[in-house]
Amino acid sequence: MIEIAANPFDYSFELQKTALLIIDMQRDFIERGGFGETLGNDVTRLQAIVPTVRRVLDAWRERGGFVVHTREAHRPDLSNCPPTKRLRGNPTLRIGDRGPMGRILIAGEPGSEIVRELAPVDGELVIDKPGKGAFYATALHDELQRRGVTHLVVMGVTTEVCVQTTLREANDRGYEGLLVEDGTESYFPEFKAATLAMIRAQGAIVGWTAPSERLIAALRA
Ligand code: TIU
Repeated sequence: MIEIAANPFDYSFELQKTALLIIDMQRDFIERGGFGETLGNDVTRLQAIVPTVRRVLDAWRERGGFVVHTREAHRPDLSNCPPTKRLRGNPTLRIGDRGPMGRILIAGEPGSEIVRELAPVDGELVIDKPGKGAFYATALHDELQRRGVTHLVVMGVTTEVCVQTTLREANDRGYEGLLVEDGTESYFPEFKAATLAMIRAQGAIVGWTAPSERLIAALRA
């Protein structure tokens, strides 16, 4: 059993029953010219967490822990992208449009790839998801159940959109979730802070949060 001092109280997990879940660390959100930037955001805020996510990933891999990566990526024919999602707002490029990294948020395009530093390796699961939550319209729950996973350690982007939605979906399905505080980021610092507070409020109503250094120290102890 691995135990770390977390917020709002200690978090314990068995490595064999825990997945490291890395949400949407893909070029479309983190590099210039992708979906994040078409929405008017400064992507450098998200780039800044890549080394931290990598440090946790390295420590997790050293222990032989199971890793799941997600990508927000739709089918090329857009059949799993609701028109409401495509047409909302006033981005410079919409989902499915061609940009400098290929078609925006489409599976198989360069922009949908996970950034090089965090690229999946053999044995790690990669889930393409059409929604914000990683459980919606994917095989994630079945894959976790099949492996006996009960706990999820979560990182990725963006904190209040796909990360928070996934943590809430996980909570409703009975998983114990821990969000790595410096392994997640938002285009809006105030939304990140509010999300961390919401997750751990009311006695971990959604889950726990903890800084990466505590998790890494516990993994290497
Ligand atoms: N726009 C934004 O903050 N996020 C997304 O659209 N998707 C994810 O969070 N992955």
